[in-house]
Amino acid sequence: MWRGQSVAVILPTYNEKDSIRASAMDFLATGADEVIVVNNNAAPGTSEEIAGTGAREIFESKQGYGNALMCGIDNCSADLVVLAEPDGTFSAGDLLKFLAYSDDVPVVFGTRTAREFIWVGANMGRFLRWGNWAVAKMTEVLFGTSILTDMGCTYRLFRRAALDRIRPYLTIGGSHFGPQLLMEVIAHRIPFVEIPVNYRSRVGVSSVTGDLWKAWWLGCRMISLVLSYRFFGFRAQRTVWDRTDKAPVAPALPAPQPEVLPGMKALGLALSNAQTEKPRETEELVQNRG
Ligand SMILES: Nc1nc2c(ncn2[C@@H]2O[C@H](COP(=O)(O)OP(=O)(O)OP(=O)(O)O)[C@@H](O)[C@H]2O)c(=O)[nH]1
Ligand SMILES: [Mg+2]
Repeated sequence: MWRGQSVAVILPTYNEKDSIRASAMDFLATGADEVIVVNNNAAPGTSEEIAGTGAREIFESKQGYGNALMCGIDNCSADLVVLAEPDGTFSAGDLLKFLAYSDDVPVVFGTRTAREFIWVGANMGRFLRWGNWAVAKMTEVLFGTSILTDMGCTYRLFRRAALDRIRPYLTIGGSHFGPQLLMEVIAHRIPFVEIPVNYRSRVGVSSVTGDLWKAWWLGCRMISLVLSYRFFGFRAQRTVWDRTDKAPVAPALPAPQPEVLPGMKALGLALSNAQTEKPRETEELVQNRG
């Protein structure tokens, strides 16, 4: 739970047999109420790895990252929905950062292009890093959005209202479902922020951006998607997000507790006495002068 709101993490899985178990358990241990694993004709043995973790496994036979995620979204009723990958590249610890920002905006995107967050061995060489950055910047300029630095990060958080708003427009079953999610958020003018996330090396074999040509092709499709949203008038067909609609309102934080540590209490008393006491030195000085 995050401030009274239920949290679900959706993990699509295709070729992550060796990392799915740790990933599901990490997210559950970090504050997710529910982890939904969408088995997308995954490698044999994946279900056995998921069993006993506490995650819920569901099945989507239509192949593709987008189909898997749409199935997960349609089978999830949480207030805060987090999308991630269970291939060991993302860290469950970053979930807390997403949750913290969800108090302020309905959508939080991750970015993998902050240099300090890219781990040794991560698949984020110059081509992928600057390619993702360039397409993100192009999008930022074309649509006048807040800062965007990564087009392809699949670690994201959506408040329920934002997800319900864009879900009818999500149609892409393959890998560029991720950029379509981003474009629909922009087309609906839903406020968002992008935050850096840790990006580590993958466990197992990559089936998309590990191959340079596949990554290049994905990049070209991303660019054509962005241009089609900009120039084919999709934006005009979308209902603009009402910025006064800030629901759900998070409950107020508990009042700060003054008696945390006895030492701190003593220090607090000494400070408040010092403020109320007359400054003795000053009195003495006045008397001496008088
Ligand atoms: N390739 C592929 N991925 C799928 C499919 N269905 C779901 N996925 C998920 O899509 C995500 C992306 O696939 P990856 O192979 O990790 O590709 P990538 O993230 O671009 O590349 P890495 O840098 O190696 O992680 C993974 O979480 C997969 O489980 C599918 O049919 N094909
Ligand atoms: Mg991956």
